Amino acid sequence: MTIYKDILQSINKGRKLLAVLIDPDKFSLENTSSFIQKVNTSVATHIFVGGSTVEVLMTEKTVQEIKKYTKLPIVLFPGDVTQITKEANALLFLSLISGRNPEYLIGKHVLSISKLKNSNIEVIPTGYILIESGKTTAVQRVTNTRPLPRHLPQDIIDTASAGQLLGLKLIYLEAGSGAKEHLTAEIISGVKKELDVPLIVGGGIKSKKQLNVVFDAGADLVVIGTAFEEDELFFNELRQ
Ligand code: 1GP
Repeated sequence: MTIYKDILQSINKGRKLLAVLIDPDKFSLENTSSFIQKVNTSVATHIFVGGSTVEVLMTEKTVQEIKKYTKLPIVLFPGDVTQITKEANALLFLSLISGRNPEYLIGKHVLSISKLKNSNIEVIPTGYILIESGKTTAVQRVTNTRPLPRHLPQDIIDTASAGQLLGLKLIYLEAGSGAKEHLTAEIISGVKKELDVPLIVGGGIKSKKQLNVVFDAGADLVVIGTAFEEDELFFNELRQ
Protein backbone atom coordinates (compact mmCIF):
# COMPACT_ATOMS: atom_id res chain seq x y z
CA MET A 1 0.00 0.00 0.00
CA THR A 2 2.68 2.54 -0.89
CA ILE A 3 0.49 5.24 -2.37
CA TYR A 4 -1.94 5.09 0.53
CA LYS A 5 0.96 5.07 2.99
CA ASP A 6 2.47 8.11 1.28
CA ILE A 7 -0.88 9.91 1.57
CA LEU A 8 -0.98 9.14 5.31
CA GLN A 9 2.61 10.24 5.80
CA SER A 10 2.07 13.51 3.95
CA ILE A 11 -0.99 14.27 6.01
CA ASN A 12 0.89 13.53 9.23
CA LYS A 13 3.47 16.06 8.14
CA GLY A 14 0.69 18.62 7.59
CA ARG A 15 1.01 18.58 3.78
CA LYS A 16 -2.03 19.18 1.59
CA LEU A 17 -2.39 17.12 -1.57
CA LEU A 18 -3.78 18.03 -4.98
CA ALA A 19 -4.90 15.63 -7.69
CA VAL A 20 -5.39 16.75 -11.28
CA LEU A 21 -8.29 14.76 -12.71
CA ILE A 22 -8.02 13.66 -16.33
CA ASP A 23 -11.22 12.42 -17.91
CA PRO A 24 -10.17 10.29 -20.91
CA ASP A 25 -13.45 11.19 -22.59
CA LYS A 26 -12.58 14.91 -22.64
CA PHE A 27 -8.82 14.65 -22.99
CA SER A 28 -6.96 14.83 -26.26
CA LEU A 29 -4.11 12.33 -26.33
CA GLU A 30 -2.05 14.54 -28.67
CA ASN A 31 -1.95 17.11 -25.89
CA THR A 32 -0.58 14.69 -23.27
CA SER A 33 3.05 15.77 -23.27
CA SER A 34 2.39 19.50 -22.91
CA PHE A 35 -0.45 19.02 -20.39
CA ILE A 36 1.55 16.63 -18.21
CA GLN A 37 4.57 18.93 -18.25
CA LYS A 38 2.33 21.60 -16.76
CA VAL A 39 1.13 19.14 -14.14
CA ASN A 40 4.74 18.17 -13.32
CA THR A 41 5.77 21.76 -12.67
CA SER A 42 2.63 22.54 -10.66
CA VAL A 43 1.80 21.88 -7.01
CA ALA A 44 -0.10 18.73 -8.01
CA THR A 45 0.87 15.58 -6.12
CA HIS A 46 -1.31 13.00 -7.91
CA ILE A 47 -2.96 12.39 -11.27
CA PHE A 48 -6.41 10.84 -11.14
CA VAL A 49 -7.83 9.27 -14.31
CA GLY A 50 -11.48 8.45 -14.83
CA GLY A 51 -14.89 9.63 -15.94
CA SER A 52 -18.54 8.74 -15.83
CA THR A 53 -18.68 7.54 -19.41
CA VAL A 54 -15.45 6.53 -21.12
CA GLU A 55 -15.06 4.47 -24.28
CA VAL A 56 -13.65 0.98 -23.59
CA LEU A 57 -9.79 0.91 -23.67
CA MET A 58 -9.55 4.72 -23.69
CA THR A 59 -8.55 4.80 -20.01
CA GLU A 60 -5.76 2.31 -20.60
CA LYS A 61 -4.46 4.25 -23.61
CA THR A 62 -4.61 7.50 -21.66
CA VAL A 63 -2.74 6.07 -18.66
CA GLN A 64 -0.06 4.57 -20.92
CA GLU A 65 0.45 7.94 -22.56
CA ILE A 66 0.52 9.90 -19.27
CA LYS A 67 3.10 7.50 -17.80
CA LYS A 68 5.58 8.44 -20.51
CA TYR A 69 5.82 11.97 -19.14
CA THR A 70 5.49 11.83 -15.34
CA LYS A 71 6.63 10.16 -12.16
CA LEU A 72 3.58 11.32 -10.23
CA PRO A 73 1.34 8.50 -9.00
CA ILE A 74 -1.48 7.72 -11.41
CA VAL A 75 -4.64 6.75 -9.58
CA LEU A 76 -7.75 5.36 -11.28
CA PHE A 77 -11.02 7.01 -10.32
CA PRO A 78 -13.25 4.78 -12.43
CA GLY A 79 -16.85 5.31 -13.42
CA ASP A 80 -17.07 1.69 -14.49
CA VAL A 81 -15.29 -1.68 -14.41
CA THR A 82 -14.14 -1.24 -18.01
CA GLN A 83 -11.94 1.65 -16.87
CA ILE A 84 -9.80 -0.55 -14.64
CA THR A 85 -6.32 -1.05 -16.04
CA LYS A 86 -3.20 -2.49 -14.44
CA GLU A 87 -1.20 0.27 -16.12
CA ALA A 88 -2.09 2.65 -13.27
CA ASN A 89 -0.39 2.69 -9.87
CA ALA A 90 -3.51 2.60 -7.74
CA LEU A 91 -7.25 2.22 -7.94
CA LEU A 92 -9.86 3.99 -5.84
CA PHE A 93 -12.16 1.03 -5.19
CA LEU A 94 -15.25 3.17 -4.89
CA SER A 95 -18.35 2.34 -2.89
CA LEU A 96 -21.05 4.89 -3.61
CA ILE A 97 -22.22 5.07 -0.01
CA SER A 98 -24.46 8.10 -0.55
CA GLY A 99 -26.62 5.96 -2.85
CA ARG A 100 -28.73 2.89 -2.38
CA ASN A 101 -27.97 1.11 -5.62
CA PRO A 102 -26.42 -2.29 -4.79
CA GLU A 103 -24.61 -2.34 -8.13
CA TYR A 104 -22.41 0.52 -6.90
CA LEU A 105 -22.11 -0.82 -3.36
CA ILE A 106 -20.98 -4.37 -4.29
CA GLY A 107 -22.14 -5.48 -7.76
CA LYS A 108 -19.47 -3.73 -9.87
CA HIS A 109 -16.82 -4.72 -7.35
CA VAL A 110 -17.55 -8.40 -7.86
CA LEU A 111 -17.29 -7.92 -11.61
CA SER A 112 -13.89 -6.26 -11.27
CA ILE A 113 -12.19 -9.17 -9.48
CA SER A 114 -11.11 -11.08 -12.60
CA LYS A 115 -9.33 -7.91 -13.77
CA LEU A 116 -7.68 -7.25 -10.42
CA LYS A 117 -6.52 -10.81 -9.75
CA ASN A 118 -3.47 -10.76 -11.99
CA SER A 119 -2.44 -7.20 -11.40
CA ASN A 120 -0.15 -5.41 -8.95
CA ILE A 121 -2.31 -2.34 -8.82
CA GLU A 122 -2.77 -0.96 -5.31
CA VAL A 123 -6.44 -1.11 -4.40
CA ILE A 124 -7.66 1.57 -1.99
CA PRO A 125 -11.19 1.06 -0.59
CA THR A 126 -12.89 4.45 -0.83
CA GLY A 127 -16.27 5.69 0.37
CA TYR A 128 -17.68 7.94 -2.34
CA ILE A 129 -20.32 10.41 -1.19
CA LEU A 130 -22.19 12.36 -3.81
CA ILE A 131 -23.72 15.62 -2.57
CA GLU A 132 -26.31 17.66 -4.44
CA SER A 133 -25.02 20.54 -6.51
CA GLY A 134 -28.20 22.05 -7.92
CA LYS A 135 -28.13 20.14 -11.20
CA THR A 136 -28.28 16.48 -12.15
CA THR A 137 -24.73 15.20 -12.45
CA ALA A 138 -23.36 12.50 -14.73
CA VAL A 139 -22.65 10.28 -11.70
CA GLN A 140 -26.30 10.56 -10.65
CA ARG A 141 -27.52 9.59 -14.12
CA VAL A 142 -25.09 6.73 -14.61
CA THR A 143 -25.50 5.23 -11.13
CA ASN A 144 -29.19 5.94 -10.83
CA THR A 145 -28.75 7.22 -7.27
CA ARG A 146 -29.80 10.36 -5.43
CA PRO A 147 -27.12 12.62 -3.96
CA LEU A 148 -27.31 13.62 -0.28
CA PRO A 149 -28.92 17.05 0.26
CA ARG A 150 -26.59 19.89 1.24
CA HIS A 151 -28.95 21.20 3.88
CA LEU A 152 -28.65 18.00 5.92
CA PRO A 153 -24.98 18.08 6.93
CA GLN A 154 -25.52 15.55 9.72
CA ASP A 155 -26.60 12.92 7.15
CA ILE A 156 -23.39 13.56 5.22
CA ILE A 157 -21.29 13.33 8.39
CA ASP A 158 -23.01 10.11 9.50
CA THR A 159 -22.57 8.57 6.04
CA ALA A 160 -18.84 9.31 6.16
CA SER A 161 -18.57 7.89 9.69
CA ALA A 162 -20.41 4.72 8.66
CA GLY A 163 -18.04 4.36 5.72
CA GLN A 164 -15.07 4.60 8.04
CA LEU A 165 -16.57 1.99 10.39
CA LEU A 166 -17.03 -0.32 7.42
CA GLY A 167 -13.26 -0.16 6.97
CA LEU A 168 -13.05 2.21 4.00
CA LYS A 169 -9.60 3.83 3.86
CA LEU A 170 -10.53 7.12 2.20
CA ILE A 171 -13.68 9.21 2.19
CA TYR A 172 -14.37 11.25 -0.96
CA LEU A 173 -16.92 14.07 -0.79
CA GLU A 174 -18.10 14.86 -4.33
CA ALA A 175 -20.08 17.89 -5.45
CA GLY A 176 -19.99 16.64 -9.06
CA SER A 177 -17.69 17.55 -11.90
CA GLY A 178 -18.26 21.15 -12.97
CA ALA A 179 -20.53 21.85 -9.99
CA LYS A 180 -21.58 25.50 -9.77
CA GLU A 181 -20.56 25.62 -6.13
CA HIS A 182 -17.98 23.55 -4.32
CA LEU A 183 -18.87 21.99 -0.97
CA THR A 184 -19.17 24.38 1.93
CA ALA A 185 -16.57 24.72 4.66
CA GLU A 186 -19.32 23.70 7.13
CA ILE A 187 -19.86 20.32 5.43
CA ILE A 188 -16.15 19.63 4.97
CA SER A 189 -15.15 20.55 8.53
CA GLY A 190 -18.12 18.65 10.00
CA VAL A 191 -17.05 15.47 8.22
CA LYS A 192 -13.34 15.98 8.93
CA LYS A 193 -13.97 16.24 12.68
CA GLU A 194 -15.43 12.71 12.74
CA LEU A 195 -12.83 11.03 10.54
CA ASP A 196 -9.50 9.37 11.18
CA VAL A 197 -8.99 8.39 7.54
CA PRO A 198 -7.96 10.95 4.89
CA LEU A 199 -10.64 13.16 3.37
CA ILE A 200 -10.82 13.84 -0.36
CA VAL A 201 -12.96 16.71 -1.66
CA GLY A 202 -13.81 17.48 -5.28
CA GLY A 203 -16.24 19.21 -7.58
CA GLY A 204 -16.55 22.84 -8.63
CA ILE A 205 -13.24 24.18 -7.34
CA LYS A 206 -12.10 26.78 -9.85
CA SER A 207 -9.80 29.25 -8.10
CA LYS A 208 -6.86 29.28 -5.73
CA LYS A 209 -9.02 31.07 -3.18
CA GLN A 210 -11.64 28.31 -3.32
CA LEU A 211 -8.91 25.67 -3.08
CA ASN A 212 -7.62 27.29 0.10
CA VAL A 213 -11.12 27.46 1.60
CA VAL A 214 -11.54 23.73 1.00
CA PHE A 215 -8.08 22.90 2.39
CA ASP A 216 -8.60 25.13 5.43
CA ALA A 217 -11.95 23.46 6.13
CA GLY A 218 -10.16 20.11 6.44
CA ALA A 219 -9.75 18.48 3.02
CA ASP A 220 -6.54 16.46 2.90
CA LEU A 221 -6.59 15.88 -0.84
CA VAL A 222 -8.47 18.03 -3.35
CA VAL A 223 -9.41 16.86 -6.84
CA ILE A 224 -9.69 19.39 -9.68
CA GLY A 225 -10.57 18.55 -13.27
CA THR A 226 -12.79 21.08 -15.03
CA ALA A 227 -10.75 24.18 -14.15
CA PHE A 228 -7.66 22.67 -15.85
CA GLU A 229 -9.71 21.40 -18.80
CA GLU A 230 -11.21 24.84 -19.39
CA ASP A 231 -8.03 26.86 -19.04
CA GLU A 232 -4.52 25.50 -18.58
CA LEU A 233 -3.47 28.94 -17.25
CA PHE A 234 -5.06 27.74 -14.01
CA PHE A 235 -1.75 25.91 -13.39
CA ASN A 236 -0.06 29.35 -13.24
CA GLU A 237 -2.72 30.77 -10.94
CA LEU A 238 -2.05 27.98 -8.44
CA ARG A 239 1.66 28.66 -8.51
CA GLN A 240 1.34 32.34 -7.53
C1 1GP B 1 -15.14 15.29 -10.25
O1 1GP B 1 -14.36 15.83 -8.09
C2 1GP B 1 -14.01 15.82 -9.42
O2 1GP B 1 -15.37 13.96 -10.01
C3 1GP B 1 -13.52 17.15 -9.93
O3 1GP B 1 -14.54 18.07 -10.19
O4 1GP B 1 -14.23 18.74 -12.56
O5 1GP B 1 -15.48 20.22 -10.97
O6 1GP B 1 -13.01 19.96 -10.79
P1 1GP B 1 -14.30 19.31 -11.17
